[in-house]
Amino acid sequence: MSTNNNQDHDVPKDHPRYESLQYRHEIIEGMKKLIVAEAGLIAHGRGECFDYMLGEKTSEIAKEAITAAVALLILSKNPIISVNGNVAALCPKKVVELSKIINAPLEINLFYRKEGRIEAIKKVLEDAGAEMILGTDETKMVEIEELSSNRRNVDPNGIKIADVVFVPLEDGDRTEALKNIGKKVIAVDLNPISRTSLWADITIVDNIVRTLPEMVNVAKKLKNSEEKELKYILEKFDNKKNIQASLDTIIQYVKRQKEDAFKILKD
Ligand code: PTJ
Repeated sequence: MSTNNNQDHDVPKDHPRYESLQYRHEIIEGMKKLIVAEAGLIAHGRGECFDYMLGEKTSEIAKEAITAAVALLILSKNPIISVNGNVAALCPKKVVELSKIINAPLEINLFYRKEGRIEAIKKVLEDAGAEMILGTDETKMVEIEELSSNRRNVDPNGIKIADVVFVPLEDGDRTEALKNIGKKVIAVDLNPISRTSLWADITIVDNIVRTLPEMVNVAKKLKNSEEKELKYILEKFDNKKNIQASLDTIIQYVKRQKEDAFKILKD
């Protein structure tokens, strides 16, 4: 009987969509190892669609949001990085590196609970060099009452006590709940008008696979900056304007693509 298990994912390096296909491969392999939820494949596809409309590159606008996000994380007393299946599969090394540079623990927090997933994600993070991972002992978890999804179960030493929560790509309901209990939220979401994007204090409209390496670079530069310099970065940053500018980037890109497409499409 044929199955989906052993598909050949070899992508020739000169394929025009080589990188994008490689990340698809990571997500699919992650799903086979329980790291990624089945729905994570669909979430990834939705992200790809927005990324296409952003020209598949990190805009200057996103870089401004990244700098503000890093400044906020460094200034915070108890920052935390929430990790889900997609992030663990796509960029384990960079998420661990960022966590170490800014001294923000990693907490596994999942929407789709399934036996073995937490262990699989823990392993991939440990293999990437993580030393302390929160959210792994289900018997010790506490609830955030404002949330009805599985994400309400959080670590008492992590998200529960955090002042700033970094939530790379995820579903919409949590950011609102976290805001309602007084947390500051930094989100990465390729969709600039998702509920997560609109509710976050700082919204990075970019692909997590590009955002995390950029955050690591910025964190290395800002790590020893003076408090007043970091506060100044935050004062200058306007999330609403930043989201508007990301939407404009998409609109302009689609317009240019339309012109190019019509040069190819003959009457
Ligand atoms: O691992 P779990 O169980 O915690 O589940 C994780 C997923 C992502 C499956 C879950 O949170 C989910 O279903 O999310 P949504 O509602 O599909 O939302 C995902 C959002 O992330 C969408 O707005 C996508 O556009 C966006 N997105 C997808 N891939 C990327 C992305 N944003 C940035 N970088 C990406 N690579």
